[in-house]
Amino acid sequence: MRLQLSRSSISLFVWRTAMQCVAVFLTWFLLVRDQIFQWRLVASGDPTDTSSPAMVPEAQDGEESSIEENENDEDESFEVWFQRICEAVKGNDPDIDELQLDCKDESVTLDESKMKVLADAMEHNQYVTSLIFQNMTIEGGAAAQLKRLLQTNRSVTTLTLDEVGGEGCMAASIGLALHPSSSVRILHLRDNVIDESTAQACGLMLKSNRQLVKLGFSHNTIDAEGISHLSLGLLANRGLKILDLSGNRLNDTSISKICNALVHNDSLEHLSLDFNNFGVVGSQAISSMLRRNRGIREIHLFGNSINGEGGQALAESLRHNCSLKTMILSLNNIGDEGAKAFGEALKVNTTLTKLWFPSNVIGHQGLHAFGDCLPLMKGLEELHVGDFFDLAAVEGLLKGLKRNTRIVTLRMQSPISEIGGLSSVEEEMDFYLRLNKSGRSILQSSPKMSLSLWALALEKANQNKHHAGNPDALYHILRSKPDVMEFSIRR
Ligand SMILES: *[C@@H]1O[C@H](CO)[C@@H](O)[C@H](O)[C@H]1NC(C)=O
Ligand SMILES: *[C@@H]1O[C@H](CO)[C@@H](O)[C@H](O)[C@H]1NC(C)=O
Ligand SMILES: *[C@@H]1O[C@H](CO)[C@@H](O)[C@H](O)[C@H]1NC(C)=O
Ligand SMILES: *[C@@H]1O[C@H](CO)[C@@H](O)[C@H](O)[C@H]1NC(C)=O
Ligand SMILES: *[C@@H]1O[C@H](CO)[C@@H](O)[C@H](O)[C@H]1NC(C)=O
Ligand SMILES: *[C@@H]1O[C@H](CO)[C@@H](O)[C@H](O)[C@H]1NC(C)=O
Ligand SMILES: CC(=O)N[C@H]1CO[C@H](CO)[C@@H](O)[C@@H]1O
Repeated sequence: MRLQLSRSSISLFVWRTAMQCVAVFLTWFLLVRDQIFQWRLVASGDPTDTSSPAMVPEAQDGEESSIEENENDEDESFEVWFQRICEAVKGNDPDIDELQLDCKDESVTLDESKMKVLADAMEHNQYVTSLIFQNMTIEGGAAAQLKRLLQTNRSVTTLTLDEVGGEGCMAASIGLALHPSSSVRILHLRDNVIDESTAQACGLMLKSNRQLVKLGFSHNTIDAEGISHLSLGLLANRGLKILDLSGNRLNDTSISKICNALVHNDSLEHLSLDFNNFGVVGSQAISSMLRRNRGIREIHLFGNSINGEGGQALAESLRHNCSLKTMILSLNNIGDEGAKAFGEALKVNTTLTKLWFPSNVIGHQGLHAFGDCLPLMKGLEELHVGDFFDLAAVEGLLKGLKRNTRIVTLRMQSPISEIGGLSSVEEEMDFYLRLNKSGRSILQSSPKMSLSLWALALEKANQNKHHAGNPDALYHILRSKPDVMEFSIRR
């Protein structure tokens, strides 16, 4: 008879090990969740879920209603539909607070005459707070009308220009630059080609407009000159709290320019640099900016090329005075070195409460090093480590968690499907937890403890048996303080 180890049995073994470590963790979690530690496991079954968390929830004031009735009216041309929309706007209907002009499937050009009709209609409206132009071309002439629209006092607080080309963006920027007391607080410019003159207009707007609270500037094409104009604007800006620069292919040079501009500005609170293209130099620039900046509370660096050295630089910024509370580092490459550096930095820094580093090529060494620092971390409340299938890594983290008193949320991505048997790690933890529940601390107290307290402790130790019925906690307490028995008997 031949004994053959096939590929499938090997992978089955790996799978089982993975399942067991997940099961250990889960069982342990169920055991302790309501007891000594206050932490919560958020295990997601979908390891491909690598999305960046929303930076800040969009301000929602109650119900929304919008005009989006073009979709099914096959017969109606854009012209007719647009006319109808403008009539409704002119009618000042209080139920319409959002106007969305999304030309999904046709390449529509909004020319001067159309934009004029809309701008005139808006003169009579006081209820539309959000104006959205998507996927169309805004011509030069129309841009002038858009500028006019923005320069009149009105209720529009959110302006969105996605995929509209440069002219529209320039018009919006100039409009907001020339009318600094405009009602617009949130500006989204996404998926546009920002040439030098448009970037210059954006910079001018950032410089002179103090009402703008959020600038969403993602997925644009912008060159080095444009970055310089934007940076100059940011340098002089006052008031912007949220800046989203994700997906702009910003490299080390561009990131450094932007960070230099942000060093002294204390109003900015949220910065997103997700999905750009910077590495060590960019990370160092961010680190040096964070060290000196006093306002930024949340930074997103999802999906860049931050390696161990970059991770160390970022961790180093936490050792200094820094206002940062949240750092999202998912989908980079900080590795074991980076994880260790963050662990060490968080032993001294207490301001950072949320750290995410899933998908960063961190092995069990890195997680162990991080785990070793956990008992001394006094600030971190939420940790996202991502996938792991390595029992040694789990043990490292668990060991640290055993003496950490702060973490309330631990996020992992693991395929969870069954609960396996207990491991020795889990058995050991279970034992210490039952001992603690039985008042293990009195073992260290003076021998002159009141008899009623001992009686209570012994009773609890007897109740907190091993699940197999073995009174191991009671046994441990009696063995540690044999004189308790004598003392009780003598009385
Ligand atoms: C914009 O319109 C073009 C066609 O004009 C289309 O291919 C593209 O998918 C649209 N984009 C969005 C986001 O709807
Ligand atoms: C229009 O804006 C000016 C400042 O630009 C302001 O003084 C005035 O009160 C505003 N009027 C209305 C009706 O909002
Ligand atoms: C960085 O990006 C800018 C703007 O796209 C570009 O001009 C510059 O050549 C890039 N630098 C490097 C080193 O790739
Ligand atoms: C931003 O930086 C400029 C130049 O250093 C400075 O004058 C301005 O006061 C800063 N703004 C804020 C809000 O700190
Ligand atoms: C840290 O902040 C405090 C108070 O804001 C300040 O006095 C101190 O100089 C800062 N230290 C450093 C190294 O920046
Ligand atoms: C158990 O209690 C002791 C003190 O009695 C404490 O030092 C230890 O951290 C506790 N263990 C756990 C897992 O909470
Ligand atoms: C807020 C906070 O805890 N900041 C600390 C970060 O780390 C440095 C270096 O040890 C401390 O000096 C700060 O107090």
